[in-house]
Amino acid sequence: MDVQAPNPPSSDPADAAPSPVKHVHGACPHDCPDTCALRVTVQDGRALRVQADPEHERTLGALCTKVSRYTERTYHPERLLYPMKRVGPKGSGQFQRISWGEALDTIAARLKEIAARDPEAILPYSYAGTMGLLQGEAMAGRFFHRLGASRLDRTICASAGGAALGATYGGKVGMKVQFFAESRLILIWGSNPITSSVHFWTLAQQAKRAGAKLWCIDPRRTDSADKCHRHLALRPGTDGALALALMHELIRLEALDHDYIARHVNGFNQLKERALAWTPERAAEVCGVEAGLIRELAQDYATVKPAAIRLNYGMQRVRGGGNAVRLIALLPCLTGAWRHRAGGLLLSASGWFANVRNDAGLQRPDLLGERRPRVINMSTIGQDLLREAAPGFGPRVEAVLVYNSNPVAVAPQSAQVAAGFAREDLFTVVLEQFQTDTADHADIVLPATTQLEHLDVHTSYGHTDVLLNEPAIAPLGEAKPNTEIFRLLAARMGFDEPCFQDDDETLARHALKGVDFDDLRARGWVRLPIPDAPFAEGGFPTPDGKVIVDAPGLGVPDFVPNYESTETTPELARRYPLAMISPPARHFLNSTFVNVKSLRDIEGEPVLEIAPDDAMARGVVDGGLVRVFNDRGEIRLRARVSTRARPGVVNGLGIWWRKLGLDGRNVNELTHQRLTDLGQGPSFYDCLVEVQAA
Ligand SMILES: Nc1nc2c(c(=O)[nH]1)N[C@H]1C(S)=C(S)[C@@H](COP(=O)(O)OP(=O)(O)OC[C@H]3O[C@@H](n4cnc5c(=O)[nH]c(N)nc54)[C@H](O)[C@@H]3O)O[C@H]1N2
Ligand SMILES: Nc1nc2c(c(=O)[nH]1)N[C@H]1C(S)=C(S)[C@@H](COP(=O)(O)OP(=O)(O)OC[C@H]3O[C@@H](n4cnc5c(=O)[nH]c(N)nc54)[C@H](O)[C@@H]3O)O[C@H]1N2
Ligand code: SF4
Ligand SMILES: [Mo]
Repeated sequence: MDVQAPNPPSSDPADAAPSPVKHVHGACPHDCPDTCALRVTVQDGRALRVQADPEHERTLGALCTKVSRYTERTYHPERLLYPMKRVGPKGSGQFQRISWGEALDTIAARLKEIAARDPEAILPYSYAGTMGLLQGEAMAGRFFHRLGASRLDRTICASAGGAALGATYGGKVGMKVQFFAESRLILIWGSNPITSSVHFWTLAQQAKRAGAKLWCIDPRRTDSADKCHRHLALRPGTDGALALALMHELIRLEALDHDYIARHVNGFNQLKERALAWTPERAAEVCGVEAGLIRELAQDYATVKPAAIRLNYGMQRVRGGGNAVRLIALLPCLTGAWRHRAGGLLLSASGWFANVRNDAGLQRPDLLGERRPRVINMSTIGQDLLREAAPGFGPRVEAVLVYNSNPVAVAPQSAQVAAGFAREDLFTVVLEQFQTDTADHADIVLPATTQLEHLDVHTSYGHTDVLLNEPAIAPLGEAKPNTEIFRLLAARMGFDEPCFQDDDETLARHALKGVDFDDLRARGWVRLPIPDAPFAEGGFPTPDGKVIVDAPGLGVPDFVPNYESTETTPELARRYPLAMISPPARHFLNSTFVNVKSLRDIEGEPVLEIAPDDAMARGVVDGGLVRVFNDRGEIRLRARVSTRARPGVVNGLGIWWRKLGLDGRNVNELTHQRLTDLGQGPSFYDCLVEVQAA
């Protein structure tokens, strides 16, 4: 691969005095609920430091370890700096530098030829490599809408929980995160905030110091679980049963807020009937925990107020994830926890931005005209790349343009994903900062800028501020922002609508409604006017303002067991008796940062945590190599025999680049492509395996 050192500083002679440092407003681009405001220190055209913007309250004066090292990522010697074309077999990573002109001409020629037959044979593939509204779907959306390409259903992370919140509250809305600091009881449910939302963790610690009790509900004994007062280590995918038993106890303890329910909840009686069938003993059996622990949690939730739930997406990556989120989201409605600003629930705050984001103005779905191209679910990309043309499916996928995502590493059942991307007849373009597993499968790789090099506007899913990211330095090498790449491609395709002329400044000014762009520019962020206790008097964003129990077409939520479990697939469970979850490693962000050596050194090797008894039964020793397998494939991981894993569950921490793993594969070799009950999301944590010493 053709790489070269990044640009030298713009001022040249050794004897010239360095120019003064300046500070630039930035926003963390990563898929993380904290959406920190950055302060980038720049001198002589070079970014020296990336720090927390001390003025931004929600950033709490500090960034996480990963983004504190963002300059290491930006100036990484392996940054992609030039367009390249593939010269070896797909997946081998052999590339040769070409000019932008050749790259764009090659892409446009191929896309035109395919589009002349059927534009739906072309597929965009993107997710949240950057959460920015511009470098996300702004110009890309215009491009693919104008082209009439297949549409992508972006389900890979949050769609089960998102659909569940929609079905219950009418949108992805919840508590304001800062008020967790005032809660007296916090349930950290399906979330490991020390890893994945460290600023929330700071608030939970403040509450703890002020006397709050913290519970963690997680199969894994995480760092966060260690620091909570109580840990309920349930089996993966059994949260719905736990929530029903909690309701059972709230009813038995007469802890319901009948006034709140009468005024703000529709359909409680049907739910009550269902909950009364879930004694703590019944749930304890399903969850694999002591009934006494469920009773204790219920007692706390019934009596300690204000009580807040920090739910996170970890618990919805199973077949019944949507139903489980619906059930948990009802808990604070039954106790009236919403009456207090430090009570209620937060899974996502992104719905607060629904009327602020000008997505249609940026992405221009109107460019589709009358066309309604098929929709492909990003979570089944493996099987869909391998499908032939068929009625009900449409044409075989002939071209994929990947940006802001690394599907070969992150999508489920990677053997199929890699086989799909390895198709010789598939034309693949990857816009990337680094030579990822996916970029290895590209025909053309286009170098993309990092957050320090481009303009962007950010909303958040963990707080309620909007942020601006100003470019701090010039693009390195020949890298370009995604927006510019799609503008250039649009021109090559002959798309002459004026919207393809909009520059990034114009896009940024149109990204938000009701927010003064000059205010945003002056300070770097703007707070949305959301009430402190938004649902104290009901007023949920449903048609009648009331919480929904019996959702149209979905019915009353219920416990839905995993696809793969002793109960649902006993024969499979005999062969593969261990449930595997694959939550994030602390120093990576999904598959981002795996190639930053200082962070990878902290993580060491891809590990599998296994409980002492499960290890002993298999002759597995701490530090030994293990083979982890099921009918979909196998991988080698380093065993960590540890009580971080509960009996019967192994934890394969993710998401390693395949090529940086121990055997050129990662945990997604073992996951499957079956979808969640709501939202058509992936069920990464609904996965049976067996482990052997290797
Ligand atoms: N450092 C770091 N931070 C990240 C990320 C990262 O990769 N690294 N990823 C970012 C992204 S994309 C997202 S979506 C968020 C994710 O944020 P979270 O959803 O908070 O993700 P995790 O930290 O993985 O926490 C999920 C926890 O759920 C547990 N879990 C697994 N299965 C179940 C279950 O069935 N029930 C229950 N109750 N718990 C279960 C796991 O053991 C894990 O500890 O974090 C973001 N922040
Ligand atoms: N087994 C298992 N699999 C999982 C998960 C899990 O917990 N377990 N988590 C799932 C979740 S929650 C998520 S969100 C997905 C995440 O999956 P992805 O959204 O694919 O996230 P990343 O792996 O971080 O890959 C993002 C890529 O975008 C690139 N990028 C960043 N900024 C830019 C830019 O401005 N321009 C361009 N062109 N590229 C850019 C980065 O270099 C990086 O390679 O993975 C999912 N996969
Ligand atoms: S990854 Fe999260 S915690 Fe780290 S800087 Fe970004 S927003 Fe903040
Ligand atoms: Mo995610």
